[in-house]
Amino acid sequence: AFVENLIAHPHFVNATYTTKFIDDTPELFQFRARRDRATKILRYVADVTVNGHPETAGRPRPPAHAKSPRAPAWATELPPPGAADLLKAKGPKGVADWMLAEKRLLVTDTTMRDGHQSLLATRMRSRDMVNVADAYARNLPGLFSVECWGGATFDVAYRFLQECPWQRLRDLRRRMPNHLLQMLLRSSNGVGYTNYPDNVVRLFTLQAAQTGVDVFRVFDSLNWVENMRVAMDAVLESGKILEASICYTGDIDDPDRAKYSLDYYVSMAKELEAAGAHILGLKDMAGLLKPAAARRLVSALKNEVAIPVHFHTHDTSGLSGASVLAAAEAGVDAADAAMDAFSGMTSQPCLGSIVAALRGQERDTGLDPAAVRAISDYWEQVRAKYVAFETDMKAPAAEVYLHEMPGGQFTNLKAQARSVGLEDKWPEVAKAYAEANAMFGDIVKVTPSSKVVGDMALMMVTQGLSRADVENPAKDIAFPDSVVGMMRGELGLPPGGWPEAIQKKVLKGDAPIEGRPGATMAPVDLEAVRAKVSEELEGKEVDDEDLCSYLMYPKVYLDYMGRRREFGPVRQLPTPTFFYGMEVGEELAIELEPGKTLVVRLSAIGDSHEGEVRVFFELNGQPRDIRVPDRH
Ligand code: BTN
Ligand code: 3PY
Ligand code: ZN
Repeated sequence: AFVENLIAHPHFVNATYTTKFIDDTPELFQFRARRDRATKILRYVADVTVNGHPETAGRPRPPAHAKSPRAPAWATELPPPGAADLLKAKGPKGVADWMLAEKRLLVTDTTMRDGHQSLLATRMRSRDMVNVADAYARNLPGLFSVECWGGATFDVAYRFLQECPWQRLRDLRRRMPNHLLQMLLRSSNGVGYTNYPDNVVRLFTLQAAQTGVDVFRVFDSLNWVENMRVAMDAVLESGKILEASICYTGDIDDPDRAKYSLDYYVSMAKELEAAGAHILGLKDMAGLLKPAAARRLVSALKNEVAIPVHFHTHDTSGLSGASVLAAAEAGVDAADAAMDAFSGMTSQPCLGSIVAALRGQERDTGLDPAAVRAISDYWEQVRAKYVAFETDMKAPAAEVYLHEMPGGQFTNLKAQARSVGLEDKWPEVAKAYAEANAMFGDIVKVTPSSKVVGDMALMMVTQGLSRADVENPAKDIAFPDSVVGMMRGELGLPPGGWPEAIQKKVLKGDAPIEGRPGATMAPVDLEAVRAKVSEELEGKEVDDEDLCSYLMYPKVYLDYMGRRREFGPVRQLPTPTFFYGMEVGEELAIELEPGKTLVVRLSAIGDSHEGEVRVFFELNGQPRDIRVPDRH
C-alpha cells in the first residue's frame, strides 16, 4: 500500500519531491483510506435503505419502472469552439462586441440553475448535470451560456444534497470548456440571505471566477446600485464577464405604479453601464414583463445604452414566451430559456419552442432543434427521479400580477404556508404578500427582500392581521426578525428609502443604520477564520473555497463536513439510491473516482435488534455487513 500511495503521489509523478518528501507527506502512510470510503458510503446506503431519506419521507415516489437517464450521443468527438473560447481570446469586451454584432437571438440555458430551482426546490444533484455536460459541449456549442451556479443552488447543495457546490462547478467546467458558465450573484448578499463584509464578497467572487464562472449576473434585491459595486468591481478585477442587472418589478404601462417607470429602469441601466458592466441584465424574476411592455422597455434600453441586453423571465403567467419573442423583435441580444422538460410554470420559457418559433426568421437562434430535443429527453428522465420535490402548480396564473412573487419563491412559500397549516388560505397569503409589499413602500421582491415580504405575509395571515392593524400605531406587533433587519437597513435602501411610519414602528425607537451596510461592517480577519475552521475540522487544510463556504454558511458548512466524515462522497451515488437506498438483490456500480469502482450488491436486511439493523452487502464480491441505527 505504501508503494501504491507513493507512485501515485503528484510530487513523485512529477519528480518535484525533495529529500524530506517522505517525512513531510503523511498521506503516504494512510493505507486504509479507500476501504474507509467504501465503508462510509455503504453506511449511507444502508441507513437510507432502512430509514428512508428525511427529504423524501411521505412524498410521492418515482415509479419503479422509470429508466436511468441516458445522455444523448455526442455529435462530435471534441467540443467545437464556443463563446468561452471567445472570452479567452478576446476578453469580456470582445464577447460583448460579438453579442452586439450577432443577428441571432443568443440563448442561455437555465436548466441547471433556475430551472430546477423554480420547479424542484433546487434539489437537482450534480451527477445528473455532469452526466449530460459532455453532450452540451458537443451538441449545442451555439448556446450563449449555461447557467449552472449561484442563487439558491449553493446552500441547497450542502444542506440537502450533501455535496460540495465548488466541486459541481469544477466538474461542469472541465466537461464544458467551450461554454460560458453563468452564475447568479446577489451582490453584497453573495449567495446568502444577508449582506456580508466587503472582503468576503470580494473573496467569494474572485474564487467563483477562479473555479469556473465566466458570466456573473449581479443584482441587488432592492435595485440599489451602490450596494452592487463591491461585487461588480470584483468581477471586473477577475477578468470575467459582468452582467449587471436591473430587477424588473411593477408595470411600466401602469400609471399607478409610477415608481417603477420606464425612466426609472433606463436611468438604472445607465448607472450600471457607467459602473463598467459588459452586459445589461434585465432580470424579471417574477415574470411580470408583459409582451407589449417588453417591446417598449427593450427598445428604450437598446436606444439608451451601448452594451448588449440579456433578458431573463419566468413563465408563471403563461406569457413569458410571448415576452421573449417581443423582446427579440425589439432587439434584445440574449434571452434565457429552460430545456423543454424543465420549462414553463414558475420556471423559464421553453427553449425548444423559442428555437422553433424563430427558425428561418431574422432572429433564428441557430440552435439545432434535434439536439435540443435529445437533451430535453434526457432532462425528462432526470425529472422523473425527483417527483418527491414537484409542487402542485397545475396551470399558469395571472394572479402573479397581484402578488409579484419571484418564480423561485412561489412554490416555496406555498409549501411553507402548507407546513404552518395555511393550506386553504393561499389566496389570503397572496393578498397579504401584496399588502406587505405596499406597506414597505412597494419594493423589488427578489432574494432576500422577497423572503422578508413572505415572512411578513405569513405572519399577517397566521395572526389574522390586516395592513391597517399592522400599521396602527396603537397596536403592538411583534415583527419577524427579517422584517426588523430590513427596516434597520441591513439589506440596503430601496428607491426613495423606507416609509418612515412603518420603519419607526418596526424599529421601536432604534435608529436604522446609515448608508450601505458593507461600509460599516468590519472586514473579516480571513486568516484567523481559516485557522479556526481548520481547528474545528481537526487540522484539515482550509482552502479559499472552504473558507468562503464557512464565511457565508458557518453551520451549514460544518454540518456538511461532519456528515461527509460519516458518509463519504455520497454525490457519486445514483439519484434513486441517494434518496431511497437499494432493493434487496439490487446490484450497483459506484465510481468513487475515475478507475475506482465499487460493485455493491444488497444481499439482505436483518431484523431490528437493540435499536440497530444489520444490512448485508457484497462489496466487490466479498461479504460486508453494516450496522445502522433503526430510526423508526
Ligand atoms: C439532511 O437532511 O440532514 C441531509 C441529508 C443527509 C441525511 C442522511 S440520509 C441517511 C442518514 N439518515 C438520516 O436521517 N440522516 C442521514
Ligand atoms: C435567487 O436569488 O436565487 C433568484 O433566483 C432570484 O431570482
Ligand atoms: Zn429567475
